[in-house]
Amino acid sequence: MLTFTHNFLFLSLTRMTTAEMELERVYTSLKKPTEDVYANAELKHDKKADHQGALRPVATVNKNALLVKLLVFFCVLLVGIIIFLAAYNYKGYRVMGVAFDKNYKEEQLQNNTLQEMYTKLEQNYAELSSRVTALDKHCQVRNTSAQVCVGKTCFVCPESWQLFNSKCYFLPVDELAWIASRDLCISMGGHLAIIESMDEQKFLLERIRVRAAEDISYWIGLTDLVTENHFLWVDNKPLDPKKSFWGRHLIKDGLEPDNWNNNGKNPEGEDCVKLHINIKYHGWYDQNCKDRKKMICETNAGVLNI
Ligand SMILES: [Ca+2]
Ligand SMILES: [Ca+2]
Repeated sequence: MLTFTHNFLFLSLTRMTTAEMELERVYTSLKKPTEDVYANAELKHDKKADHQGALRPVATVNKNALLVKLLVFFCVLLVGIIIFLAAYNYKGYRVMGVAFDKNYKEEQLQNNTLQEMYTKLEQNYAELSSRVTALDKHCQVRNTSAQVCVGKTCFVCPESWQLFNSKCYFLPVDELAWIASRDLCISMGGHLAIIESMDEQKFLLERIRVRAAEDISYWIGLTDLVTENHFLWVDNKPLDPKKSFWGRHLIKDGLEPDNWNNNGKNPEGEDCVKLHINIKYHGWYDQNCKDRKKMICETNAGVLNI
């Protein structure tokens, strides 16, 4: 029994020594590794990766290189596009700049021209203003037979014409037949007188009265040449009976018009009208158109607003 125990202990001790030696060896190997554990570990890791996908590290490298190349390509392309656009826009801006300069010069030229015109207009306006001021003073103090101002409105007649109620009248020295008298007034810018009111009638009677004390007559613009006893003014307006101023016959004491044929000596009668003053009456009288008489010409007065 003791021997068995002794052998068992010896064997156990031997095993312990062996185990202890094995531990010592492992410890030593760990303390001083004979291989690069990190390299081996990476190698093992790569091998594991190789096991999962073939040649993965090489593909990744190529892919990255391709991406880099593409990135560089796009960068170059982008730079090229930017340079092209810059050059294109520069050219466009340059063309626009030339056109703008041209337009600017033209506008400046026009502006200078307009400025000169404006300056001239200002000078003309100043000159006209001074003239109007002078004319205003003149008109207010010097109304004449040919010019009358009411406020800032002046009625002005041609030289030698006489003003009455915005109309101008002229009595030429010529003695002509009625048609020739009509044409002469027209040639002077007027017409034979058209009498439209008692005031106008009185004014003209006074005008001719100063020429002669009595028995004086002047053609006016009234006639029945077209239709007997249908009297028309020279503006083709028919005579208004309410505005007629016929005279009375001196001998027969009858009313005019009488279309007198002078006992057959004047078979065509009397178709033209005169304004007549005789020793007894005054007014309108029809008369042979071929008789030569003086005339009363009439025209509208010029209106000047000052
Ligand atoms: Ca007649
Ligand atoms: Ca008559």
